[in-house]
Amino acid sequence: MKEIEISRIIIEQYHSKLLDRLENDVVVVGAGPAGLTAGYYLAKNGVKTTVLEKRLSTGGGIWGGAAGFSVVAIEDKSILETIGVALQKRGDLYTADAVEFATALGYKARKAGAEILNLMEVEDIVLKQDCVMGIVVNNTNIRASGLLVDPFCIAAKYVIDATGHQAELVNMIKRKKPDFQPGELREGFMDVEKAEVDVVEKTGEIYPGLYVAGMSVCSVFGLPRMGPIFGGMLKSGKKCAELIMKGLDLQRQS
Ligand code: 48F
Repeated sequence: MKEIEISRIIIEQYHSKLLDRLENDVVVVGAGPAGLTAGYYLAKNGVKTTVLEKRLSTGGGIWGGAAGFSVVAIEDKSILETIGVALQKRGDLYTADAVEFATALGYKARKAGAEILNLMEVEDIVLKQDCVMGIVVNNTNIRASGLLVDPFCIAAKYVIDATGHQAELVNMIKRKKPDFQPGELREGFMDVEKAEVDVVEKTGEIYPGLYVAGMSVCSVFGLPRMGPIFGGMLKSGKKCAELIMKGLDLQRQS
């Protein structure tokens, strides 16, 4: 029966993909601009990378531009040029169509070799010997329903918290380890110039095995927010990938 053949190939293919991704070099949590950029650069450089996204679609906050006006601004065009997004020069800035940007970034990360698992919500961290070793995942719909259904786990040498304003993974550690600094997680008042520089500067490892990229960085370090300008997000994702690749090289040498 054709219907069963279709079901069989989908179930087989998805589960073989999932089995292959139980162990990873890097798991990126959150497929917004920072997470997808990290995923793109890691995968492009041969790093086994899985991106987990709780929503149906990738792109995070890119889609809505400002207040739903689907245009975004950017100061440095290099990363968007690399992924082939059309840009318009507007004074000191460039603009891009938010829908083109969101779709192109997801496509490029996927084509570079990142596995992207959507509808997967990370609900906890695997933390052993004081090091983050993986994440605890459940289906988004199960989480939303409030049903008590146990999750499954995925291992990674490095995990990136690219969950945006909520810095969800950092918060997970804080809830169970109240002594863990930083203090309260919240971003500061809007200040584009400062935020765009500081978010890249502060991107890095926040706990052994756990990196922060994008707006998570602002929440963790109390940096200003920056609204619909995206250069800092992309550069933060790229920097995070570069730092992790150095870490992986060191692991291979030792
Ligand atoms: O929010 P999001 O776009 O974060 P980002 O990459 O970029 C921030 C900008 O979009 C914008 C801004 C910058 O100018 O202020 O807000 O730092 O993407 C975060 C993604 O993570 C997903 C969420 O659905 C979104 O797509 N996410 C959040 N929590 C989880 C998650 C979770 N627990 N498990 C899986 N995905």
